[in-house]
Amino acid sequence: MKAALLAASFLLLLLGLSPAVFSVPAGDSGANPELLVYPKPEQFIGEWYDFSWSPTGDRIAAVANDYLLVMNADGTGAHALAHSEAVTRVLGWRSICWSPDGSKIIASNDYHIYIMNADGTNQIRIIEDYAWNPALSSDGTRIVFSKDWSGSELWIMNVNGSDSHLLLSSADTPFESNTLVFAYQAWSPDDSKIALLIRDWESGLTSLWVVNADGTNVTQILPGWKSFDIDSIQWSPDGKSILYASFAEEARGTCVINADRTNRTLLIPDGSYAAWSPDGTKIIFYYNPTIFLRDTYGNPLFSPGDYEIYLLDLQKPYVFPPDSDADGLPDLWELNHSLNPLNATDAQADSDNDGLSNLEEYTQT
Ligand SMILES: [Ca+2]
Ligand SMILES: [Ca+2]
Ligand SMILES: [Ca+2]
Repeated sequence: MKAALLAASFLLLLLGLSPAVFSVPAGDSGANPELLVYPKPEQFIGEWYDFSWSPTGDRIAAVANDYLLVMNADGTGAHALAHSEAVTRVLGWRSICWSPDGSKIIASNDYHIYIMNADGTNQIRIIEDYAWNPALSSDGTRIVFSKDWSGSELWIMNVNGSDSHLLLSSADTPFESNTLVFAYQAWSPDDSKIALLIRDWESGLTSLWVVNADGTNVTQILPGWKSFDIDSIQWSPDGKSILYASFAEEARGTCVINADRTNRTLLIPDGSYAAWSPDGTKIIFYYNPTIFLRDTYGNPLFSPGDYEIYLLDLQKPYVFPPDSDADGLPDLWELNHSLNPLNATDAQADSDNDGLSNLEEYTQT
């Protein structure tokens, strides 16, 4: 591809045009990670979270602001399937699951669980009245979900509506508490286990647990951290580890931990919500490099438009902070200085005519 770019630049020179107008398209610079959605469609500028990659690998679902959206896996074609009127983001669109064949999406909104076609048509409430945070088993047959207005119960049912029953309650051993919330669930790829994110609204701590799919053998994986300091858990396609967004000050970014509790790793510094590709080789993530504040409920406060969606290829070397056009200027620095994070030629330009190139300005500050 580099040869093609050089040839194109040479052609531009022959034509008497400056090669500086030549923009490097996303995906061709060799940078890793790389901006996936840029610029973001106007409707979705703001906060993105809760990514979910379709099992067929070709599409990604996400929540952006109040929208449930789907886009192609190359970042193109983002379009809204549904809007939420819920008062807080925790009660808005959340916990997006795909059917194994990629034809249906299940997600919760405003205390109801919906199923819809993957194009957004035919939206049906399948579980009503204080049901949220669904997780669909990998074989597509069972749903676990939080129940009760506070989420103090974990229920399971067949997708056809049969055999709905309580799996765990906050009063059960080892919790023995009436202040716990089942805040997020994720099935292991072989459907033998369920990872649980549990919040204690009295102590303000969030912890990660794993339980057998029959409700036995409840095991703590991560200790309690401050409320909302971890979110959006997902099992790796190989079943070995669990991905989560960490907002904790000591390890802020997208993290993984082995399901046997070993090897907790900050995989993506300043990453947050993320999802594995079905083959486990890539991760889409939301990059959030600023130190953020919290609202009165402990939710992170984001300022719209500052953060971007990236793709990380786990099979290639990667560096942070992201520099998508590999011109030596990190993407965020370029965005903050009105440069183009997908055009490598601006590093040598002197935008403010002070005799220093943009790259010199970056390296000297
Ligand atoms: Ca750059
Ligand atoms: Ca650039
Ligand atoms: Ca300059």
